[in-house]
Amino acid sequence: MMFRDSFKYYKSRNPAPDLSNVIDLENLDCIRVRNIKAHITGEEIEDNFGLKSVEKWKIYELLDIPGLIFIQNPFTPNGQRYWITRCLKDYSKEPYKLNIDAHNILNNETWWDICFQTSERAKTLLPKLRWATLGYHHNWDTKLYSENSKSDMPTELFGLTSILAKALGFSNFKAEAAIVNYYRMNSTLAGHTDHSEMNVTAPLFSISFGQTAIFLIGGPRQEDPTNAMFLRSGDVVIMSNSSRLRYHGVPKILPASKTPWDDNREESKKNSMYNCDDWCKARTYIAEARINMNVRQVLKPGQIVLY
Ligand SMILES: O=C(O)CCC(=O)C(=O)O
Repeated sequence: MMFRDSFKYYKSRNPAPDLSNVIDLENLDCIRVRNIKAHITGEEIEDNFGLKSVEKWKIYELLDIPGLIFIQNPFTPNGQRYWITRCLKDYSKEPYKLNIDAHNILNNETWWDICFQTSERAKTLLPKLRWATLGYHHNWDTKLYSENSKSDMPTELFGLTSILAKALGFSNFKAEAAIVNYYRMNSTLAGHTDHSEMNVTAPLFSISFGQTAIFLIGGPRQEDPTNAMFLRSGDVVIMSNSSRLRYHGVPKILPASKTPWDDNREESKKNSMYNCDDWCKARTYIAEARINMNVRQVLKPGQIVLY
């Protein structure tokens, strides 16, 4: 099926789609993959960014989609809670840009502060957050980045993607822009290619948390055949080399059958990377939501500014 038809098929509620052709990296029997060994060792994950020890990572390249690399949830449960909380509490406020800025509804308050109280306003505002842009802000209208529209890149997100990149041998990768996508159970993301970056040879890192997505990936053209795959909490997809400019999108969010963010809770209280009250709030959100951090390099190697 071409992209548009596949999107419609998986989005449909009635009739519900048959999911038996969705690529499931938890069930390797029917997929052609190449195993990849990480280029780093456990000791190199100095400050561990919520990652499991690298010896435990399962990394695959999909042979039918060359350059598409998949790391099956390399995060500890504590790490999942840390990143979910960061996305909801810290990446959803200044200096980052949000879709809801344009609606002028925040009046110097933050989305997080308003949404986790019991109020009518909280109920209506909570589902309205759809994206945040960090680093160079993606301009959705012009599809261009600009030196006049950028914030710092959060150091922990820069660090996380540097480690992931290094593990895969992309040692020069520099996170310069990110989009955090917030999905409710009925949200979708229309098909698109990511071609705004000056540097489309650098890989793109896509890190998902919370409920499960059906992720579609086609070819460079709308008409090309499309594959569907499950993305679960913690999964990392890297679009590198010839897969970097393929059409992709999210037609459906499904309830997750496992909730790794709830695992080992008692143990982690001792050595927590997040505030437990914050996590209590974030946990209620993620029970009915998915978050995706989509991280890109914008500049070419050696380039210091845009234009
Ligand atoms: O949510 C996802 O998995 C994909 C997000 C995406 O394609 C984007 O931000 O460009």
